[in-house]
Amino acid sequence: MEEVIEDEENVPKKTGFFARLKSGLSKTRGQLSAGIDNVINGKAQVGPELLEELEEVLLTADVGVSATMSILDELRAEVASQRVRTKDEIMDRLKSILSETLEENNRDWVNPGKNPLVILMVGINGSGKTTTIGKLAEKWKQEGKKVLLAAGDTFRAAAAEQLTIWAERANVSIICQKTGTDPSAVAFDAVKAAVSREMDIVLIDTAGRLQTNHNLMEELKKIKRVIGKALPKAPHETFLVLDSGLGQNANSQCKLFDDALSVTGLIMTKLDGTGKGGVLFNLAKETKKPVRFIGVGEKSEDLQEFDSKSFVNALFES
Ligand SMILES: Nc1nc2c(ncn2[C@@H]2O[C@H](COP(=O)(O)OP(=O)(O)OP(=O)(O)O)[C@@H](O)[C@H]2O)c(=O)[nH]1
Ligand SMILES: [Mg+2]
Repeated sequence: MEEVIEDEENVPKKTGFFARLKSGLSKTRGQLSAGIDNVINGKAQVGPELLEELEEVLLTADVGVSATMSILDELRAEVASQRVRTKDEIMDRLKSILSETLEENNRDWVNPGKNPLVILMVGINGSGKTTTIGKLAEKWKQEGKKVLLAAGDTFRAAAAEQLTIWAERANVSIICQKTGTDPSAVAFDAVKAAVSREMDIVLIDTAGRLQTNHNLMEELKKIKRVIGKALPKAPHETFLVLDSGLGQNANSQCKLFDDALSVTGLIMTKLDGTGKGGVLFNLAKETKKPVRFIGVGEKSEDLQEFDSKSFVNALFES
């Protein structure tokens, strides 16, 4: 089947959630779903050869070794027991296994009670932390929430400026301090301010850093500890923002950020720019973390709350 790669420019501004998702996933659809379609529509009949071809497609589409093995084990067992007999049935079963792989990590959001929900954003340089905070601020403000941003990237002046532009655009408050200020102090002040101003949500930006940089990871641990001093049990969520285009490297990033900070959820950005969206299945299996949001474009409406069924449907619907 020919894959139509939709052009982001051609998507009308007001297209619905699902159309945006489909458009944003077009590259991954070309990589993963088109590969699966080729196998299903190819010569091999239901049996070991077809399953091997599927295995190869999943591996080349960044689904990763452990997720691929577990998906294939399940399919092989169903073929062996003849619960799955036709190619259509294989396709249906594959889609539901993929969807279940993502659903396994579904978790409710923490309820902070009368306190603001405090979210700490971490990740490597350029993964999309600041942009994602801006998009979330717009989204939650539009939903009527009182949102406060904390410019915790005090490393570069441009970082606070970038976040201030987002705060102005979303019409939400922001706590900024001089470049070079201890980021823990910014986070502390922001959380204290949010409590006294009865905010609903605080989003704390941090400077990008490599997960292997010991000192910078220690700095993040300190930010997290200090937030807990401003408000016990905060931060309620520590989100690791991952550039989907980095594929398998996401696992090692997640492992080290998690060891340092106990990451509570993932945000996968730039899915629109990569064919490596299969990495979400790999991450689901390896990290057991819920994906909370996905970025399928640069506009604020392109940040979507993650829904595993819609994700799999958008990947496979032609
Ligand atoms: N196409 C696309 N671009 C994105 C998405 N999310 C972020 N970006 C772009 O990625 C670039 C980096 O985003 P930032 O938000 O500045 O990244 P950051 O993690 O804050 O970077 P540092 O502060 O340097 O660590 C920007 O050009 C964003 O517009 C997305 O979902 N899709
Ligand atoms: Mg930033």
